Amino acid sequence: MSQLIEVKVPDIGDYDDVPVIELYVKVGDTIAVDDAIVTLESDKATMDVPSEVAGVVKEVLVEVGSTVSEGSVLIKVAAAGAAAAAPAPAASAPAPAAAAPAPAAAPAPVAAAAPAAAAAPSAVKLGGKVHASPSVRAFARELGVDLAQVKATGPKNRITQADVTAFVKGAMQSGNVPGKAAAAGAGASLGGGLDLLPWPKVDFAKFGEIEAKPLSRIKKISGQNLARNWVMIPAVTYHEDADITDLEAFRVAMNKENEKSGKKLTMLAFIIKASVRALQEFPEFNTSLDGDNLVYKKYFNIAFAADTPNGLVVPVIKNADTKSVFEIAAESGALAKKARDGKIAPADMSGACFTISSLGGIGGTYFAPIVNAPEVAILGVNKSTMKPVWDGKQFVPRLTLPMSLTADHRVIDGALATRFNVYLAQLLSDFRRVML
Ligand code: CAO
Repeated sequence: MSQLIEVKVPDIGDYDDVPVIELYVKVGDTIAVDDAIVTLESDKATMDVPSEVAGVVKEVLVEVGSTVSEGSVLIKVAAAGAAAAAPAPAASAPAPAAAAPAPAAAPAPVAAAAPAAAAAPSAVKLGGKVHASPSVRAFARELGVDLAQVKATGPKNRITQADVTAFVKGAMQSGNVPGKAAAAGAGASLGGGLDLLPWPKVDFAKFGEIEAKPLSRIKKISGQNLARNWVMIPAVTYHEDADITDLEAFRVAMNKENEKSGKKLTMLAFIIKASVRALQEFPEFNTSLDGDNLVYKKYFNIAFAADTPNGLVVPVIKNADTKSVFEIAAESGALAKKARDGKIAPADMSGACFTISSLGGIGGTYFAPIVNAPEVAILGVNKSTMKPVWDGKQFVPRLTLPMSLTADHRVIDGALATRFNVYLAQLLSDFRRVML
């Protein structure tokens, strides 16, 4: 005999009243474990909520536009068989790919990943007491307006589109315009602000065959964060080479030693660990600007950019200072997989202090990552290569890791950034220094 099981919203971080933007099931549908039930959209991410049980949907308690929080019941399912009475952990019974509705593949966005900036929170605050419909939130996001600053005139203190427009008008008159609104303002001329031409409009089809494809949701959201960070942060990128000859030899030896156990050390994990040590040595890098205050964080949460089929996602290794390199390698691998499978949750991407963007598995020499606001610095690394290095008597082959550190100049001067880079390179060239 089947019993009704409630499928609830899981832990979605510090968010309440998150709008349902897609609903994939109706009463009578048969669903499998891991089938997406709804897509939720916070200011940072869209997230699919999968079912923990298989069975037949008996009740649907939400609709598109409903707002939900952790613990809200989405549907009630007549579980298929006794086994379903104990909800299976999602990972234990992955749904066949075909069972996942297309939007389920869209992993939560990054936030501005590095050049990419990653997890930059968007201008719209969801966690606070802001009430607005998804379309108004989208409108505000488009203009770079922080809804928390907008005066609500709608029923039950809801912010309307007119409220957002009035806010932008007021800001324009005072010259204090949100970046996006200024840039998108059809060439709005602001006292001391940007005076931009409208975006060029070209009939591309006049010149040859074309095909227009909509941007993915992740690209749209991360693009807005990137644009804001690019425009608002006076950032400078500093390059340094780290000699990782010995570290790579150690990594390879350790991986050989642990071959049977399946444990694997990655260069990214070593870089995360070394970065934590460098953040401890240079606390200005573990800060965020908050008005006239600089907020120093005493915790060390390190984000890393993960390339996914739908765009860049930036998961966070929480309290990386308390974790071993093996643990960091395992956790970053699991988070990257979750991101690529479209299962990353906003909670997996929040609270970052510093971001690492590793293109080392692909190639490149150097690049200039975009700071992931409200962080103040981001480290990019490319593929390590053997280079001839002069040791005073002769050229010797050394495995060299190209590093690119972008830092917010309002907080970090060039001298400090270069000291950070030199220190980080020293740590990576002799990893014993991490323990000192
Ligand atoms: N130099 C040389 N080789 C490197 C390297 C480096 N700096 N970093 C990784 N590699 C090697 C790895 O050792 C691995 O080889 P093996 O399989 O032989 O061990 C191979 O490259 C593939 O590594 P990977 O990139 O899959 O794994 P990772 O742990 O290094 O990185 C992750 C994980 C999630 C960071 C990575 O997969 C990824 O998505 N990178 C892209 C990030 C990105 O897009 N940044 C740009 C953002 S701005 O637009």
